[in-house]
Amino acid sequence: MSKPHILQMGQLPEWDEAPLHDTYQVHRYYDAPDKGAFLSEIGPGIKAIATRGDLGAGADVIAACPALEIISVFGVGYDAVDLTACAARGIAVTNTPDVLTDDCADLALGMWLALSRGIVAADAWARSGDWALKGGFPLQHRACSKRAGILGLGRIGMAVARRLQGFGMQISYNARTPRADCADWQFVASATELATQCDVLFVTLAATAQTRHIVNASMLDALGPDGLLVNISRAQNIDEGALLDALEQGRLRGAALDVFEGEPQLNPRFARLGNVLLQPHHASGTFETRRAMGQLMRDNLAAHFAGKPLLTQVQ
Ligand code: 8YV
Repeated sequence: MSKPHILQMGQLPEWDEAPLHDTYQVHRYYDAPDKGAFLSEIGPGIKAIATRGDLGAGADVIAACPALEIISVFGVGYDAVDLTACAARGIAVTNTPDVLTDDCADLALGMWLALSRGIVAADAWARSGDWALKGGFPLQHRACSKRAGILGLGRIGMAVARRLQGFGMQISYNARTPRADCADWQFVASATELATQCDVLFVTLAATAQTRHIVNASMLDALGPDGLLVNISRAQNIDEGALLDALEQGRLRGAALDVFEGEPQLNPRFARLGNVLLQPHHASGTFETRRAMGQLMRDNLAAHFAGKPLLTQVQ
């Protein structure tokens, strides 16, 4: 039997590449110098797309693949997949939830601790000889036993909140509805009110058209000059221009960010700031999690082509 033709949107770990190539006729979108010509040539034969959370699949790619049946996302976020186009054509979409929750939550806490305590700058202080030259590192603000706001209490938000409990944090959250299983945490119906009530705001919200720039200038002002922001969700949940203004003007104490508009290119204003901690979209970036994500992405494809129920279908 001939192998189904699949379109691969971006690079994947080597341990996923080999099994994909064994099972499918793989066409690499990201390697094609002329994307339009490439899609016109191979698009009609494509049955599945394997893509990453950060890359998704846009309307143009989906339209160029008239026989497309499934998009399997290597990532929990599927905001970059054109869901409307998929729904209109009955194209299934799968993602890789759960397997990355703990690592994403770990990184969120690591970013928060590093930002709060100036760990990156303190490392540079020790390495550079400043310690011997200038004396002790400047005092920082305490991280633990403060008020944390969780914007979006899904799987990752829950994992962040549970970890924060161990740090004696008082936890409030904003979500569509209060969660009956989170009675110890305070539900706050308005996102801006949540920002007013916390010292550090964790953004753990799935990105949709409705959440675009939900963290805007007025929310940053509600967080205030003593506030910290940690974003491990998607860049579009934050008005990045407003965030940069607030950081530059000292209207916000600091921000720890794993995601950026136009990543992997960063707005050069970030690199000039001392009150930010920057990560290269790496919340799920461990061997353990990336292996599990790849397996689940491939298992969804295999289930589809075997006519079996999909493991983690989002639509
Ligand atoms: C990406 C992510 O998939 O899970 C998500 O939604 O954004 C990440 O885990 C990662 O960029 C993979 O390359």
